[in-house]
Amino acid sequence: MIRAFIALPLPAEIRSQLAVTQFLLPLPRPVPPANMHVTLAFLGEVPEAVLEEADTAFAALRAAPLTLSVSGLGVFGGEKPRNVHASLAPSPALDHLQGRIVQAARRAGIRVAGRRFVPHVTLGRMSPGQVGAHELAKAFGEIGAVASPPFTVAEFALYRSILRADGPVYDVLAEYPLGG
Ligand code: 2AM
Repeated sequence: MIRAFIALPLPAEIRSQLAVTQFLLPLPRPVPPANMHVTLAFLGEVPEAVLEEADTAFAALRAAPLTLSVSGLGVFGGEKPRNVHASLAPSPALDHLQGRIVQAARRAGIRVAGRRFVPHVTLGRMSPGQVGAHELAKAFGEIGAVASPPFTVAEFALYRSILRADGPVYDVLAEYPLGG
C-alpha cells in the first residue's frame, strides 16, 4: 500500500513568500516550505496496482497550464483551529481539473472523499485548540492582506507521503505536464 495524494507544486518564489508569512503566525507545526503544495485529491492508502492504473489515467488528462494566485489567509477547524493556510483566488480552470482528477482516481478504483474542494496551501497544522481562534484572527489582522502576483503552474504530480514522527516526508512518484 502506498499513501498517496495528487497536488500542484508551487514556484519557489511563492513558497518563499509564504515562508515569510509563516514567521508572522503562531504555528506549532509549520509546513517546511519545500513541502508546500496545493492538494487536489487525497488518495489515502492505495494498493500499488491500483495506483499504477490511476497513474495511466492521470497521464492521459489534457489541460492547459493554470494561472493562479494567493489571495488571503484562512483557518480550518473554526473555534478549534487545526490548519492555517493561504487561500488561492477562485479559478474555474483549477476546479475543473480537480474534478477530472477525482473522477480519474475513482474510475481506477480509489475511494476519494466527496469533500468540497477548497484550494489552499497549508502553512501549519496544530492540535485542535492548541492555538486560539482569537489569537489567529489577531495575527491575521496584524499581517494584513496576503496576496501573490499571478503565477503559472505547468504540471500536477502524484506524491507519496511517508508519515514520520517529525512530520510527513513527500516524494514525487510521477509528474503530469499541463499544456505540453
Ligand atoms: P491539508 O494540507 O489541508 O492538510 C497530504 O497529506 C495532503 O493531503 C495534505 O496537504 C492534506 O491537506 C491532504 N489531505 C486531505 N485529506 C487528508 C487526510 N484525510 N489525511 C491526510 N492528508 C489529507
